[in-house]
Amino acid sequence: MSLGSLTARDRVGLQDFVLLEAYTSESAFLENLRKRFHENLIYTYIGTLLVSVNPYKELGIYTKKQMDIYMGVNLFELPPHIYALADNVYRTMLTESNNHFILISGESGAGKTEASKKILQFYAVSCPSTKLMDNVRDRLLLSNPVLEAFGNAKTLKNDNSSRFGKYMDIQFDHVGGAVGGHILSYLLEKSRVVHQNHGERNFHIFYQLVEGGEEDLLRWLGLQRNCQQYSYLVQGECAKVSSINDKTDWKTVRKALTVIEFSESNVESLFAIIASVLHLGNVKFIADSRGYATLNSSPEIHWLSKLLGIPTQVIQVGLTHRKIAARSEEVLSPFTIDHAVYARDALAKAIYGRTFTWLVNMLNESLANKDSSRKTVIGLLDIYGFEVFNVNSFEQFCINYCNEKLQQLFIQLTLKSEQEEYEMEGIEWEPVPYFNNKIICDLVEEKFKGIIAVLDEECLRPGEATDMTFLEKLEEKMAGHPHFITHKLADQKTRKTLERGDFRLLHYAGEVTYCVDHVLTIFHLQVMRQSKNAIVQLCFPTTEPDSKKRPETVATQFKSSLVGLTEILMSKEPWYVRCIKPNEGKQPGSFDDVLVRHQVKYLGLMEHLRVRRAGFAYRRRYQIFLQRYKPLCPDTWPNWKGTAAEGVQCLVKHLGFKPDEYKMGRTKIFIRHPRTLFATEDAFEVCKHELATRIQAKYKGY
Ligand code: AOV
Ligand code: MG
Repeated sequence: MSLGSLTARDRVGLQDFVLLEAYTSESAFLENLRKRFHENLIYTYIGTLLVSVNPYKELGIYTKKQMDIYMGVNLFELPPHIYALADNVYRTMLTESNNHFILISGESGAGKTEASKKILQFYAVSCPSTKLMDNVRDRLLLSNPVLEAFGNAKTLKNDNSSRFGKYMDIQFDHVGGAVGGHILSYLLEKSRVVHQNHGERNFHIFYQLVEGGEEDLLRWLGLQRNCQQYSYLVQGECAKVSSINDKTDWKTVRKALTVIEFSESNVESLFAIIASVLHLGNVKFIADSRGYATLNSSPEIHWLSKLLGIPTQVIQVGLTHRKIAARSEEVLSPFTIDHAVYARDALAKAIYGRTFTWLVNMLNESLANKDSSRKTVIGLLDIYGFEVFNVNSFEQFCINYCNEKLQQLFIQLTLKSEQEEYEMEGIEWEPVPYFNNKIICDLVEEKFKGIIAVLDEECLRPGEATDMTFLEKLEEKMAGHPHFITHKLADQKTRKTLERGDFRLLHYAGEVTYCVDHVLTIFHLQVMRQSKNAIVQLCFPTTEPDSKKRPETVATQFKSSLVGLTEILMSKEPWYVRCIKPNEGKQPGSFDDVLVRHQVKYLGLMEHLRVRRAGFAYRRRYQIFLQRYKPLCPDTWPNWKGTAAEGVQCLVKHLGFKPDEYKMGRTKIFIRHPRTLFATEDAFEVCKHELATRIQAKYKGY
């Protein structure tokens, strides 16, 4: 398809929003997106940023043939595609020998995980390969089904929703072969292990094991082939999902574990843990005459003892008592039934959460690049998207805060720094206004004043801190903040929908009401340290102190990990995929204008387009630009005597750049359209080739 063809343009819209004539109009933007969506063209560029609309159907555009077409082709020569972006990142990494990352964002169900898988598959096929690299490639690809089995679940928004954040580095050697990888995972939504809302499931792996596990294995684990038997699997009342085949997925995961070289004993220990969690969920407590929790010697206790290698007696006492330090000795204090259930669930979450961390470590060992020679990386960031449910708890708070942080990063890297750079370089510029969500990030994370600081204070305050005292403190500190509302602070209009135990945040992507129930959690470490299960022993080491002087809360740990992530990303060259969800019903062919308009707005796509359109797609320091392209001009080749800026001026004149195509800043040249640069790059390739031929001819016969 040619960009200039009017008939094609009318039918399928423009493949780069930068070319949109009414580029400031949101309606024109939406119209273009809709037109393309109905033609099954789900990708559109804003310069080098890729907008992707989830088609909710197979389009047949991810074949080997398509990959071949997009390999080594400039971004704008072919219709937009995730492969074009992936290829461009890869080739820029190779020519510039630097590190890159692709930030994939969008709300829950918008297509982030699928996009990240497509990129990984593209590299697996397109990179040069040797036997060693094939090995790495297989492991990189197969780490996905394993992580998804343990870290994804069906939610109301998405049948395969990521319940953890994932950042994956793919490492390349100097000729572009994939030589290793590393995964960082962020806060798994552990509460799902013990509780699922209606219409949602636990993590996939539980259903895969029960549905697909071999007869012998299930017998050994004491499991029945019936999800309905397990209370941790039935709360959402949707153990079976039409879009998911647990049996086939089980086979894929088992095969992947073998390729990734998990030993048989590790696999056994791993599934012993998964089965233990199911047995734990079925443990029932009975009240004794004083109302304290007791346990019958039920089959669950027997299986827990067998699978975890912990004596029955220890499990029974551990599940019904807490140890408290009284003077110089430790005494056992019995749990009430409520406390026992709470402690049991906390234990199940801890076991699963730590096993997930162990799993990521194992994958990293398997992906580790043993060769220490210099390598460059492409990082893929695929996190859980912004989500709003009827009841939003601590987990949603963390997920939405994480999205808020990434939006902030996007703003900083594109809208803010871009405009600041023009100013610094003395380029004439009409500022583009935008909403900066820093105010919301600060509300959550600011030292001493933010929501997390208040939460920490309450969690770590000895005595009678409760969910309600936490809320009171918040009300006291956040009063008047434009993005924070509670029952007490709400005006009459909003109060109706706000319960006493709730607070509401006005996020960049919309309003979310959080319920503070059980925000304050306790840790349960006893008992597990006695386990004979090899993985449990690693997950619950005996050297870990029971209580640090001032332990970090989960929220603070998460905040620190996001700070770490931001630092990792800031040290690399950014690329963006912005995913859009076309409708709430997971339906193919349906484009909900209101829903899409809302996403276009909060993703900052219009502002990005305005900056792109009025701005410059490419900039380079004069020295670097001159160094690379000086062979293209007889006056600058082989040596330029003047300043680098003068050299570049001479060079671009010779190349025939039109005056509105570029601007000379204080230290850099700015080029408006990528195609100008691509033309220069093509000329450079031809010139390089000619030079090489001339040199060869000259030395022939020597
Ligand atoms: P997410 O990662 O953005 O949500 P996914 O990538 O899991 O969303 O996509 C959700 C579902 O949409 C997938 O399971 C596919 O059925 C469909 N889908 C997405 N992208 C494509 C595509 N390019 N082609 C065909 N179908 C697609 V979350 O993880 O919930 O934030 O936490
Ligand atoms: Mg996902």
